[in-house]
Amino acid sequence: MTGRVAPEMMRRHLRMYLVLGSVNCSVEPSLVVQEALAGGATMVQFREKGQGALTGEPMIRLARRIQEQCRQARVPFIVNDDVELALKLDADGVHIGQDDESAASVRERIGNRMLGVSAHTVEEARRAILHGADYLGIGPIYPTRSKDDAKAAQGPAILRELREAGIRLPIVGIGGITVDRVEEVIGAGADGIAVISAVTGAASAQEAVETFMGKIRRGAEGI
Ligand code: TZP
Ligand code: MG
Repeated sequence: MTGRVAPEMMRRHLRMYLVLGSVNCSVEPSLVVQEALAGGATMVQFREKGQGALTGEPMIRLARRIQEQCRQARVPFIVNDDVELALKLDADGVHIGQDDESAASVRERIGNRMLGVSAHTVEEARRAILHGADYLGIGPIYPTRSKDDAKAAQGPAILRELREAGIRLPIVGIGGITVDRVEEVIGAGADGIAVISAVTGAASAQEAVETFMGKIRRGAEGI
């Protein structure tokens, strides 16, 4: 990639953003990734976190496997939190939260790779933008069981508030998003949805993603 990702491209990558680690999967995570990519997932975040998460070589092996699947599907591969790992693997980007290293310092380290920052308020969003974020992750929108230290759910209203405050950066909503909630999330101002359990916990990850994609396309076309 030459230069920073264009906002229009970023918006497309954010449409159906699968976030996962081994802890979220009851089968081999790369099987879930394979199905999700076949279903049309537009970006994947490797988030190896929580009780029982892999570390060291097994973690790196899994990351590499998922990265290779993303490469073949021509879908960006993003690493959660771990800037070292992202650089070592030459990932397409990094996603960080408010408790991680500052966005400005991560931006310096990762050059033009994509940078996603989680934000919960207009102020956090503005700071992330100043510090070089390419997109904002906003949530939890709805209650979630997939993040131990999740803040209270804010509802889709937070998305509207950010847009009304003049925030134009690409936004992905996250937290408790199911197929039935897509319309509400996109309608409130998100460019896409990021999900863990609605895909990793589905009987068929491929069908789950296909159903999400159908809703998202209709939402993006304003139907
Ligand atoms: N950040 C905010 S909520 C969340 C993260 C990583 C978890 C989302 O998982 P789920 O299963 O889609 O609610
Ligand atoms: Mg983090």
